[in-house]
Amino acid sequence: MFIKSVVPRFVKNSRGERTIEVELVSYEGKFRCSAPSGKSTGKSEVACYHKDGINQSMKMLRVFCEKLVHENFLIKSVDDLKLLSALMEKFEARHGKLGGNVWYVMEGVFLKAAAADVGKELWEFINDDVNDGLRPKMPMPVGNCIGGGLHSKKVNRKRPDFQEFLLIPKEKTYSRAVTLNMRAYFYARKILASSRGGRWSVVGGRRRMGSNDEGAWMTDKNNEEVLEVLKGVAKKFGLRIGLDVASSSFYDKGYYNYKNKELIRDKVDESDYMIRLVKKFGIFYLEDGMDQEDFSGFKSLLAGVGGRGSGVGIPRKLIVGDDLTTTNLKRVQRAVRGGAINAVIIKPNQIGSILEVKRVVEFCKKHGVVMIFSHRSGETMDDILADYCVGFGGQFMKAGIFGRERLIKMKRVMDIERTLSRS
Ligand code: 2PG
Ligand code: MG
Repeated sequence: MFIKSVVPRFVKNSRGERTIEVELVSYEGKFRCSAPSGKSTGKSEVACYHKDGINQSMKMLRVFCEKLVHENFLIKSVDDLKLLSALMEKFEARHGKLGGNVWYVMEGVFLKAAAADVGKELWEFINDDVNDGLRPKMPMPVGNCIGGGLHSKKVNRKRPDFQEFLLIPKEKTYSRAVTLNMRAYFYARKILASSRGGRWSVVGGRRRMGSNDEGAWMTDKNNEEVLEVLKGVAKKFGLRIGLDVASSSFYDKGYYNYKNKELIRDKVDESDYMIRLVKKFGIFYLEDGMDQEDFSGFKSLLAGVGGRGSGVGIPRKLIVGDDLTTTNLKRVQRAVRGGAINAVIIKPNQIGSILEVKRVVEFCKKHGVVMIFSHRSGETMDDILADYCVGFGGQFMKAGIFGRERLIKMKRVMDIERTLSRS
């Protein structure tokens, strides 16, 4: 892969924040990769940028990229990324950390160019099954339908404490699953609109219900009222439901501080409450139900919902780690071996290295841990997440339901599915 040029620049993400994009030109064409950013971030995530901020990362990246021009890299597999990471590590040893988002864009753009160099799609380049002649399985979408927590504004000075109320189809094809989620999402708006609780605004003379950072509807309903709505919607469309509680965002010194002060819960109450919710509403997927450092709390959740640990196939209930595990192999191993989770969120920029992601994936595959490749709340128009998900064999892709930055990723999976069904 001969590099003609490689240029970083600032672009805006879906929240209007600055992020970094890199454009690489090789003999095979022009490739771009841009980094997403989280808002409800885990404490153990790597920093997105240099300690002096994004401007410093950009300054350093410009210097680094100049050194790559006219270089030739032999990247025939994901593992060969070590050629790039060795250079980046050497550079960091002299100048300080570039940041997880810089690693994300550099590795992403190198992988896109390397795949093109050998005439493959990126997911194909990554996927070992394809190389062994097997057809990869498409993921199922996990879609954020109604939102609360840090991603949402208040409506009538209220919002649910839980961050994401999710819809999860179980269909033969990804494209049908996406269509169902979309129909259910607009049906949910209708239901919210017909009861008290939606956030309305007038745009161009028309009343519109407000949606949050990830396109989920905003409401002043409380957690359980929203679950009631979600359950009804899911039933109508034959979907499963899920929650990203993002509980670290309302946890402080041993207590879960619900907005309704009467509901402040300690650790034991909180896990009992989560288990009750799972049973009452038939929740299939529960992400970050306990604080990010509470491995034993997660363990009681998994035991309490009767979910089996890792193994073959998709368990009946998923207890999912995100802020708990931060795509960090050591934390994932600790959580899985300790019986705390049977499913894990994979967000490449949480750990800032695709080689690390690959190690996490290998561990998950070996131990039958369900993988959910996930977007961030601040997203870009890059669709690389879809290639990572299909390429690494994720069973689910969590990329919202609506909004152009989300749809582009779903469309990419649909395109892959279509290509595979023709072959
Ligand atoms: C999450 C994510 C994405 P953020 O908590 O799962 O939905 O949020 O990107 O803000 O960390
Ligand atoms: Mg989460």
